[in-house]
Amino acid sequence: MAEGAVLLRGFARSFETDVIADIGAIVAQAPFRHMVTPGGHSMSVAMTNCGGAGWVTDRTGYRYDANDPAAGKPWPAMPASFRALAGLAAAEAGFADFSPDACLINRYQPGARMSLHQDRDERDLGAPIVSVSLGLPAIFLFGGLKRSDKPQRYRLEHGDIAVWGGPARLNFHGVAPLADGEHVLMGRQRINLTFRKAR
Ligand code: MD6
Ligand code: FE
Repeated sequence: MAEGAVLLRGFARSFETDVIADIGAIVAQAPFRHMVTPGGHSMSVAMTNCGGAGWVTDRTGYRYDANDPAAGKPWPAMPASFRALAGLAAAEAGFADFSPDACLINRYQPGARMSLHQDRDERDLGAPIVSVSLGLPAIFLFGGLKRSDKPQRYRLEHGDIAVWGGPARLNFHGVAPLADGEHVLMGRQRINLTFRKAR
């Protein structure tokens, strides 16, 4: 997609059985919820997390938190299938020894979207981000280092993984409103896993 940003088509397909089962177990412990932005808007994407640090937003701002604020206890542990997949994808994209401590799980139902943003809440911007798409296809908007840079559009399908870091680590990006449909394994939704080294 750009220097430092690689799209690995279908890379997660061979992991899908374990990964989908593990998502179910995480969501049973830490259900999807619509978080509120500092500006007071409820996000159309529903979120949960696993791993030692979970990304959260509320009226006070964005942060990583070891605890699920809704439950007052730690986020579920990161499953072995997630760690293996993220590490292999990062290595394939040229980032060796990626060991994420955070996995944000995003659920898009038809109409849900994510506006252009930068991922800049992580302490270590030297580590890449590994982003796994499951379920319904989505149009991923990938811009430049300035919000005003016109984004390119990529259709991300079930099993595709985007890895980015290095010179692309702070590029603006977002997701266009999800079109309705039915996916054979995932039903009427798109799930995105984003792995990061947060701390
Ligand atoms: C999504 N992804 O694909 C939202 N961020 O649902 C992201 O915000 C994202 O895919 C950083 C790197 C890769 C991503
Ligand atoms: Fe992002």
